[in-house]
Amino acid sequence: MDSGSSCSEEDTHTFKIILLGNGAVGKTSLIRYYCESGFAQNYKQTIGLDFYSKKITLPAANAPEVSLQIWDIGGQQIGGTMLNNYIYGSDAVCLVYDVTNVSTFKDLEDWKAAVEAALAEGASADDKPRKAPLMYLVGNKVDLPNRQVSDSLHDRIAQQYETRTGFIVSARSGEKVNAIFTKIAADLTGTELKKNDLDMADRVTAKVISAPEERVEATRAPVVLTKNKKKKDDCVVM
Ligand SMILES: Nc1nc2c(ncn2[C@@H]2O[C@H](COP(=O)(O)OP(=O)(O)O)[C@@H](O)[C@H]2O)c(=O)[nH]1
Ligand SMILES: [Mg+2]
Repeated sequence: MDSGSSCSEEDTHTFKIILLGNGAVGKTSLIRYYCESGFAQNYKQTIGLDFYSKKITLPAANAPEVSLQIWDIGGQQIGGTMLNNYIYGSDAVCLVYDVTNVSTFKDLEDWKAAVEAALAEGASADDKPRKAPLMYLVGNKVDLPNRQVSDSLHDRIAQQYETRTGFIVSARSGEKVNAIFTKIAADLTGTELKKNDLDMADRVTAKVISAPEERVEATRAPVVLTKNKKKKDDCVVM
């Protein structure tokens, strides 16, 4: 699959982030909220694997500009070869569940096992095994009233799974959505952020450099499109 983006400067490091979890927990909604700054009630189900790329500059002195390539797994099943390859090639994995649906939380055990199996398989077939991705636990839909997974249960499982915690979010209200991706970018680049920086994560400078819809156009007609839309300026898709 092509990288989908062409406008990153050579010194912009690209990190791959993959969101895993049961269907309907809100993976696509989180990615789209972050990359398009908005929540839409209905999305077509993702077919295959797809990704958005977004360039950000962290709110810290001398922070490098980084490009985040955020992968949406769509309907991929645990253990699929294509999914395993992306897990092995990723820099960060978010295990996403729905805080109002405890079974999506319990099923993360299977997703975590799938990640471990994919990493072991990938490393055994690789001459130069890659570093394991950073893992994050993300509880979505905190805007809803019927919450079933508490903060303390979330924290306990994060500790048990050895994932980084603290992310209880809502793709509908946008609560903490920017903060997750900002924190991941900071962890991946070794950039220290203050709590206040994360609270202010909405102000992180960012631009989307590639989105799935645009790539569909591009495969039909291999031309370079220069977008001029608000929030997507300087977007070049090949
Ligand atoms: N109330 C609420 N609904 C959400 C939230 N995130 C996603 N949804 C809804 O949950 C459903 C599944 O979302 P989707 O992003 O397609 O889930 P995916 O299958 O994990 O990609 C859709 O109807 C979304 O509108 C959220 O934070 N709050
Ligand atoms: Mg989806």
